[in-house]
Amino acid sequence: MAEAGHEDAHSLKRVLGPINLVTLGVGAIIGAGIFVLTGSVAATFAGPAVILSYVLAGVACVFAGLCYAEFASMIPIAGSAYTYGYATLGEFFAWIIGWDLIIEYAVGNIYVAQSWADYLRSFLRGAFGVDFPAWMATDLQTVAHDPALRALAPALHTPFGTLVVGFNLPALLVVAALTLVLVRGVRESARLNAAMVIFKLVLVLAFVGVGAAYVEPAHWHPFAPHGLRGVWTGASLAFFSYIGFDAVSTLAEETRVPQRDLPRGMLWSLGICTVLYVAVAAVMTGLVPSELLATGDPLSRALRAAGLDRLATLMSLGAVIAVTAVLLVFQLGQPRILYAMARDGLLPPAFGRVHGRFRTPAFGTMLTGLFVGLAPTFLTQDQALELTNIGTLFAFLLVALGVIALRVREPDRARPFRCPGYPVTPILAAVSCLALIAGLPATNWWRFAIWLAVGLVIYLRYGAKRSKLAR
Ligand code: ALA
Repeated sequence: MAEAGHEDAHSLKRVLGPINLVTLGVGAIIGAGIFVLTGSVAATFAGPAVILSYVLAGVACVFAGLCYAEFASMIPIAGSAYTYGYATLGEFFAWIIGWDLIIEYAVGNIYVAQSWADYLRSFLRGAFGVDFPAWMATDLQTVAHDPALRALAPALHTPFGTLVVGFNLPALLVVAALTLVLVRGVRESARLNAAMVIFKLVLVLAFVGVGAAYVEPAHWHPFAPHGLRGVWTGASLAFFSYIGFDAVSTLAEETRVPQRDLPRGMLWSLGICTVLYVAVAAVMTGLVPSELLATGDPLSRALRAAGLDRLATLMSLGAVIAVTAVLLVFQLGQPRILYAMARDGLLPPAFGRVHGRFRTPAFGTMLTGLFVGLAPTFLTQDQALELTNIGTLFAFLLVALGVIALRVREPDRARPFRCPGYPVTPILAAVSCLALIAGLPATNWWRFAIWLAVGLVIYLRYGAKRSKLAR
């Protein structure tokens, strides 16, 4: 396995401190989940008890976060859970985790990029009365299945039949722009992110602070219209909103004191976001009857219901900015996981090369950009969301089991951060991941199984033969 890089021309630059990490963590966490998903979870599944869904998902993430933190302090290497799997469960499991993390980072960003596009369109419509043609601002399946959109979209006549054209231009453009920023360097991107995070926090606090004065407690009744099942499914979906605290661990090799600061960065950002989410969910459902929240801009909708139109418009613009920060951190994390996998010989060397001038993993960064930008041609937003949750929960499950495995196998190894409450905490982490997986609609499971199967084939044909271990 690759050693934690000493500083030379081929290693990543160690420039990040604890504040950078908390900002990057919050930047990764608060995004499409709280701005978009909260509304549909409240409207469709949980009602005002979406507050409980967020508490449950947050608690599960804290358990998982404590496990992540133990590993991140012991093995401060760029690949996140992939690296922990490599160090504890061996190459094969590491490959599965790494392959699975592509779902969390890149597929997760497919949902986020499309949410970004929706908010941009809503802002452009609201502020300037302009819009993209719908067939070039949504995914291909939606265009193909909606007769009205299909009639407007161009068609390609090929010898194999007529192909309808549909793609998401705003999503493609934002991902392309961020890819350029990220190829240039991580310090610049950390600064850009910090500015966006401050803006985002102000926005969320404004929503809670101003909105709280207009809350009608009557809207909180009935509290859980679909009972425990609704709260549970709600938690399984709301889980997406917390994804990102673990992305901090991919920056291990760009952090000055990773053993100390990675656990801090992860747990602080997770704690801050849990409190904010519960507050947002409570205020949102207190402003408006939950069933009215099934829209692309639930926070703005709730503010409008209270007569706060100007704040509502500002909220839409803010969402665009907030979601950009999430896109940035995931586009940043994915190539660093690929980088770690390539160094171990599990992926082609191009992913492990560092750009001569910018010292960033440029190839992986660009490929990730291409994948996420073009994804709406093969996945819908909901498919991306459900797949991301299953894939990420599976990775968290393996991390929790990995903590137990390593404590049993190497009890005396130095652990700068020890997961408190062992063995109960990792067991609770594993159980809560399984419970959240069980709460997800089962329809997406086969997609996840196919993804894992494709990964297995690639491993057997490439990694198993060419990895450093194999050689
Ligand atoms: N937690 C991130 C978001 O909600 C993925 O956008």
